Amino acid sequence: MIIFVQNNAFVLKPLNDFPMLYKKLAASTEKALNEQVQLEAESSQYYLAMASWAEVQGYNGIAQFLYRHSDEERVHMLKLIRFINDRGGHGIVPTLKQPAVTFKNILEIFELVLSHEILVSTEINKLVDHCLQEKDYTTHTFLQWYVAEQIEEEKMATQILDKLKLIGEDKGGMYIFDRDMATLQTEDRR
Ligand code: OFO
Repeated sequence: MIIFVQNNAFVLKPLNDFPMLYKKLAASTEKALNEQVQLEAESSQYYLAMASWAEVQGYNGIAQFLYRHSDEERVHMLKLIRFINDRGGHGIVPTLKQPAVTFKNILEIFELVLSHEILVSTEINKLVDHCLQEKDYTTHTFLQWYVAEQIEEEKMATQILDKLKLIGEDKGGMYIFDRDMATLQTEDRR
């Protein structure tokens, strides 16, 4: 709210009646952040599709891990929407593509997870670069959480893949891997 004087009386007006005072995001930054909203939402859908497939195949531990991961991606999306709105922009809830329905095997799932997270890291880095060019240090600071998160996500996907390669065709190994994945923490280890 802003208070100002009009015809000798105090008038209360909402902040967004004064876009020149209220809007703190450049249009190009708002657009770029909304594109990231879409990517995080798609990540959530992607992991949800993987979780559902893994569950149907009987990999309940891996499914639990992927369901959690899907929820976390939704939180990443929400954080962005709230930030855009807090800075006077409008966080847009995007239309989503249908993700893949079936997967070859568990190894393929985590190869896809790693390449998807590398893609997300690339997009976050582009956003950071954009903020530096715009001298938008507030958004730059906000994005540091995502930069650190991507280091963790790539590391986790790489470690899981290393384990899967070690297990190979060993069914007993896969049984233990599936059981352990049920409790593997995916986030907020910092
Ligand atoms: Fe949002 O961290 Fe994965 O994609």
